[in-house]
Amino acid sequence: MSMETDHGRVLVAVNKYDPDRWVRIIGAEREATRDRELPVDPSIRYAVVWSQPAGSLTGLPNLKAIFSVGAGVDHLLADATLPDVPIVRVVDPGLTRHMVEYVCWRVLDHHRQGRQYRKQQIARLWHEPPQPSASQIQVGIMGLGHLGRAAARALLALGFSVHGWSRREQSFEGVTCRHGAGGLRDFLAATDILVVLLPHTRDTHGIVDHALLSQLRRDGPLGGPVLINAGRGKLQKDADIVRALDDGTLTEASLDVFETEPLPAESPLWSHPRVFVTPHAAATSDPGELAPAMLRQMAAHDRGEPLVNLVDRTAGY
Ligand code: NDP
Ligand code: OXD
Repeated sequence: MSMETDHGRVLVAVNKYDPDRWVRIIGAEREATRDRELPVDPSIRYAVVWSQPAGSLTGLPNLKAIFSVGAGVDHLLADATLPDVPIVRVVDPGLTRHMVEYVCWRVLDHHRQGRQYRKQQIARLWHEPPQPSASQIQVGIMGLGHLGRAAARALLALGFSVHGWSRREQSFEGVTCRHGAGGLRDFLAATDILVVLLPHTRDTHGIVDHALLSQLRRDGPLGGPVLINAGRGKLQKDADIVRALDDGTLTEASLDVFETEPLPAESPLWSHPRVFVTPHAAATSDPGELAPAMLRQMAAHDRGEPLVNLVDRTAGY
């Protein structure tokens, strides 16, 4: 058991991403614990959370704020008993850089026909297929938020033509922006490579289904549309993606997230020849990179300063 300090304690309810390291790093500056010792615990002022079991943040009468270990907060908001305190999410240059790397890596691999060259190498085949230029490829980013905008900037710098889709009207130099249900059809019709960087909310649940994929541009220079999802698995319908690949609606997909995670061993996505799978690793939350900013925010809040990067609970992100 740890001693209480003036600052109160930090509850670390992290069910992924190396919880002990979070406790160690936060514990070096403030008292941190993984354990609730009492059903009603007035010593806890902040909680650092990833996918906490429902109810684990109740009975904390002095809780001032919840810090999500991720940029997405669907894992937190799924708990109907979540106390009504501010929620701070991750907006961090390191995490953003990781996501930008992932998006550029996958877009470039599809654009530069990585799958075909890997096949050719196995067959010892020396053949150069036609190579469209980046400017001919229309990349459509669903979710023009912190990560979507950073990805758009990097893709523009690589020479791609970039489109964006958001909930509210946005403007972004060099990007053709559309928004809302009214802008979705035109956004999809213009897109060769669809990059999904949306949050999972009531409104976006299952949005990436066969009907949506069938609206993507079909006559682009890649011979058909490509899907890249690094947002959330519950944005997509895994079975619809398999169907879209098999019936020619999609040519290839890079998926970092899945309806069920870890991706079940029996999922056909594992062995599909035109799917590239990563295990929700596009932009991992490293406590060494993220905890110092959380600690700075806690200290600033203790001094009476406002919290930043707050979640809008009504919008769900
Ligand atoms: P932001 O909150 O900054 O941006 C979210 C974007 O999605 C905004 O542009 C928002 O529109 C748009 N959006 C939300 N709801 C809708 C809707 N119903 N229709 C159209 N657009 C909508 O989030 P981030 O960019 O920081 O992160 C995005 C997501 O990436 C996270 O929520 C998380 O799920 C995922 N993620 C995945 C990681 C991984 O490793 N795979 C790592 C980190 C994050 P508007 O601009 O109008 O508000
Ligand atoms: C996040 C994630 O939301 O890693 O940050 O998925």
